[in-house]
Amino acid sequence: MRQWAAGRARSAGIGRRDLLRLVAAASVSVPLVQAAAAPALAAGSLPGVVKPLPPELFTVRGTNAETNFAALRGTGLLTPADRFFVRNHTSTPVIDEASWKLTVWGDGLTGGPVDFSYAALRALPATSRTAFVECAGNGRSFFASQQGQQVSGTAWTLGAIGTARWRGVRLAEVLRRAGIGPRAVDVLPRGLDAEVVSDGTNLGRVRRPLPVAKALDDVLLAYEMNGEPLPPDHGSPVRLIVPSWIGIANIKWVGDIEVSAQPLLTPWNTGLYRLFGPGHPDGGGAPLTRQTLKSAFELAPGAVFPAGRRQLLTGRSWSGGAPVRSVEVSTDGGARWRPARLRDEPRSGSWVRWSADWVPGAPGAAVLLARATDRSGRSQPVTTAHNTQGYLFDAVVRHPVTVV
Ligand SMILES: Nc1nc2c(c(=O)[nH]1)N[C@H]1C(S)=C(S)[C@@H](COP(=O)(O)O)O[C@H]1N2
Ligand SMILES: [Mo]
Repeated sequence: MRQWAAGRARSAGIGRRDLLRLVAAASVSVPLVQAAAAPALAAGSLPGVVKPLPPELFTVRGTNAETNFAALRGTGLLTPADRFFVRNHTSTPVIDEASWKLTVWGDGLTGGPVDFSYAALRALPATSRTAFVECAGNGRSFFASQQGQQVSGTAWTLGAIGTARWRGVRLAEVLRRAGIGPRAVDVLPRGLDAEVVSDGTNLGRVRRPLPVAKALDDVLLAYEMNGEPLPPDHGSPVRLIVPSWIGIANIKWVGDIEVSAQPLLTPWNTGLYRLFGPGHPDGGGAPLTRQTLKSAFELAPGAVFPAGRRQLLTGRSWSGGAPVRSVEVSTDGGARWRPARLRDEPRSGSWVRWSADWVPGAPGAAVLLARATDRSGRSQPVTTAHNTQGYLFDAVVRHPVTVV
């Protein structure tokens, strides 16, 4: 924003006045967006989402579908596509890969625009990697339910995350072939889904600048998910995978990439996806990059257990900062903690499955907690500092259950 004020950054596809208005609006807390009162919809589907959304697998929230964590119990490290959460600003476009192309353009290239067909991308050297995609607002509803604080946005619990094996071509490879030059500073991938209109302002197509340092590091242009072509809802034919970074960096249905010699500003790195509010810099913090640290039980809220019978509690923990080092579980509301058994080799950009035994005691209400520590030494805190848009909730979540 300082560079912009000094005329050294450029707003990409939106007027300066609209951007300033978005930033000002972000500083104010407004109530959570509850799932819109649904017009009579066929159960288990959503008009803007192609795949079925059976209620045992998903909770629909506005234009989005949250994975029910209980539905991950018994699945492997990778989240099957049929239960991977969907976050759409508008709706899923269905794109024919034969007529699709990717255009790389901008003043950060040494020459003119370069097009890549789907077949041309497929012919480049392929790379695979396991990575989670997690919405920056995952866990947002706990600002209200655990901390009594107002935040705006979709009221996710913990299921706005999934982990998949992605296969594609390195973005660095494509940028190199397109002729990225030494003046390039920002790379701006843009989706082919509809323009986003918010409070009467047309924000344009979904797009968020990525600094060249990350773009040239471990970012993929992915065309496969778990060994299959990308499904429509997850970005077919090609999406970005930006390991460890917040979900919005992982642009789906990418159609073009601008390579810029100036820093770029769009709604998604100015009014959105920055931390606003008391305790954060005036006018908002730096654009968010890495995800934070979280843990979830593979259990429905309010699950019922018989007293005195041994249970195997299972869950997952993850961090965008470093591989998970350890996980502790409490079955008495946080009075006592014991280590959970890790079921996966912790890796950066992925999650670990864990388990712990529990023999429920006297009938009544109980609260289960799980707390992860990553290899950078960070542990999940008791509370998360408030921000108006409810991003990066990392506090330990209280999971209510009933013993009968
Ligand atoms: N083109 C486009 N890309 C997008 C989005 C979108 O609405 N349009 N949503 C983003 C957000 S906010 C998230 S959290 C992830 C969700 O990816 P998924 O729907 O495959 O789970 O996609 C990101 N990429
Ligand atoms: Mo997101």
